Amino acid sequence: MKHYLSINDIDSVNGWVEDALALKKKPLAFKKLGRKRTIGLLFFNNSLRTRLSTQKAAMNLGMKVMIMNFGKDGWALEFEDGTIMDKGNAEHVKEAAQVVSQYCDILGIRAFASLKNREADEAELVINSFKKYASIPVLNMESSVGHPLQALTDLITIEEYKKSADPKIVLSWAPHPKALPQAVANSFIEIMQLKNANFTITHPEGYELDPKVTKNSRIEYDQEKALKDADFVYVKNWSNYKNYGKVINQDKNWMITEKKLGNAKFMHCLPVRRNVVVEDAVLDGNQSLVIEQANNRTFAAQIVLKKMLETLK
Ligand code: AN0
Ligand code: CP
Repeated sequence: MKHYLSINDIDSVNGWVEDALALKKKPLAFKKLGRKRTIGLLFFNNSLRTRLSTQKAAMNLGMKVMIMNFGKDGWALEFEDGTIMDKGNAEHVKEAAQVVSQYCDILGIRAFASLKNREADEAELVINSFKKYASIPVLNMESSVGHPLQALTDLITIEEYKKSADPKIVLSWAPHPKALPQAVANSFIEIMQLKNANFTITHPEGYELDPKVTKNSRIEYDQEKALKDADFVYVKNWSNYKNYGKVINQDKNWMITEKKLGNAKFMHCLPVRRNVVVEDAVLDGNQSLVIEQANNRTFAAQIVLKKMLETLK
């Protein structure tokens, strides 16, 4: 049974990127592969791209799709073992996961970090509980610590648009009024490491991510220096990791402008706040790849689902 929970589940990064780009040319090439299969997508948080692109990918592979939003529709689930369930939560994941496994062949889960308790978030209780109690493979649609569908998309987009063999890629932190997870940045860093890319991370001092993720990736606190001669600038806010989940810096000087971007391509996973994270001129200009990234979400999901389907009995 093949799960897709993190970048570590990619067994051949170059192969997957190549296959995804081939699927982009012929999206219906494997339209019969999933014709007897159903995917269930469970959302504990909002989504536009992940929901629709994963659905689209599944449909391109001939699958049926069932979607539930737990925010409003589902019973509030309990994830702790051995709890006396006399509070708000109506149903335990033990039952829910087994029940859903009977209706579906693959299960996608989106469950963001709480950003309240670092240890709890790093334990990945929601997605790991589904993995533990479901009898079908689980697809990570952004968990507490990773967003591996996004990172695969981002690499596909870079490979598509690069003009040299080893482009300079920079991940830049940007300000944001709300506390956001570290998941997107984490997975992007991991896939850059997997590719052994020419890669630099820039953020204000104190905004270091988990050292278990950044490892020996280059960190440059001076944004201007980091951005010099960049080919791709990937921008993302994350809330503080050390002072866990806090917004301790909203320095507008970190916003990405046309001037800072130079000749580089601009990348962001979306949704993005205009004129907070990045100025209008960049998003509306022809160096922005954000819409193409969102398009590539379909083909990243499609290659992942294809790999998962191929291992089903
Ligand atoms: C989420 C995040 O930063 O993880 C989802 C991004 C794909 N973004 C927001 O909550 C705005
Ligand atoms: N990039 C991304 O995952 O977008 P959604 O949150 O809209 O799914």
